[in-house]
Amino acid sequence: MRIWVPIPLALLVALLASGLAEGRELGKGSVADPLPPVGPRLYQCFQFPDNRLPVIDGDLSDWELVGGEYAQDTYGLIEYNRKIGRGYDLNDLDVRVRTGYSVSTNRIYVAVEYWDDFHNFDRLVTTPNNTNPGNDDIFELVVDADNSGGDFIDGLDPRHMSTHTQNYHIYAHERDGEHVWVWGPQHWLGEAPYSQWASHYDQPHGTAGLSTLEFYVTPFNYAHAAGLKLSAPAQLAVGDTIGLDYSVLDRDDDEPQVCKFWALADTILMYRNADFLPDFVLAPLEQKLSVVPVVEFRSRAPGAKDPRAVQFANMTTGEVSGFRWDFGDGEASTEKEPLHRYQQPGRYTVTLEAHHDQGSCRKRKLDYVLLPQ
Ligand SMILES: [Ca+2]
Ligand SMILES: [Ca+2]
Ligand SMILES: [Ca+2]
Ligand SMILES: [Ca+2]
Repeated sequence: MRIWVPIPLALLVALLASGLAEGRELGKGSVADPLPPVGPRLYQCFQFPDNRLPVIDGDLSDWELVGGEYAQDTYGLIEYNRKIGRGYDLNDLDVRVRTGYSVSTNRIYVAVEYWDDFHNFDRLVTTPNNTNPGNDDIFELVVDADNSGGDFIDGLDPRHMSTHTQNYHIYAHERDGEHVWVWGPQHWLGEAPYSQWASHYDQPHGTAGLSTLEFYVTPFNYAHAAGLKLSAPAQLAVGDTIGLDYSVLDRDDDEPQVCKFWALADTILMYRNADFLPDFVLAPLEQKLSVVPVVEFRSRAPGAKDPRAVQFANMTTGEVSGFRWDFGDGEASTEKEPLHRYQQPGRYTVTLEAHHDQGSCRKRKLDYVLLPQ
């Protein structure tokens, strides 16, 4: 959902200066000259209301309510492995990352959009017995929810790794149902209900393009290898400041050994010591969301008589001035609850857009309608 409200000029200038203008198309522009300054390493984490929690499906339309103040882009990252620093090449890698949380679910949510010139699926190793994180493009997340700080690798001693601060190596592209490698013995942290993952990129290994990654994790103040019973989940609360960093490990075809390591923190030591993590403030609920509709829909399976006619039910709540359906086959409707007849079998992504006083908001469901031959 985009909400168009007048933005004070000073704030607009600040947003543009921090490189967070929402309209920038990833991977298309030339590098800003001069570069936007790196601000203080203090960020905001968006609070999702209970009725607007994102669905973890790799589609980021449910993040449109998360504004630019909760996003960082390429210009917020610094490269350490190759000593590229802030020598950006937007045709090599261009990213936008948004973070959110929920008090009710006690989870931290992350949405990543990547432009990469070489999406690397070349995973070498994924078994728990082999701790090599592989050759994929990786999104690394480190969370210290109670801001305790401190070394969490401790000489690679498994009794201490990721206990008080967790480090997740998340594969940018899902393969064979595997999404993450937790740095430590707590493999259960990479499984439901503690985390969930989805990525979306429909091109093969080695291609250039825009991909998405969407996930949540449950942070722990103490995470034991044996599981929840011996562990202490963090309690996320409004106004708290948590330690959090992410890094984007870009591996391209000609660079099998030393990947480019782009991190939000101002030192690479954040991967092992929580003292060096940037701070994220858990933001209060945005009041403006209370007047914005919550878009939701379902469909009924077609009957035998008319097997390609799909009846849609509209469960949107709130003040709405109009709807627009996109059925994914090039057809659209402005009816509230349309009956749509598809011409061909296939999978169709359906989007419902609701117009309201301050703009519009959407719900999109990937491959929602499945019509067999
Ligand atoms: Ca989603
Ligand atoms: Ca690249
Ligand atoms: Ca901690
Ligand atoms: Ca890459």
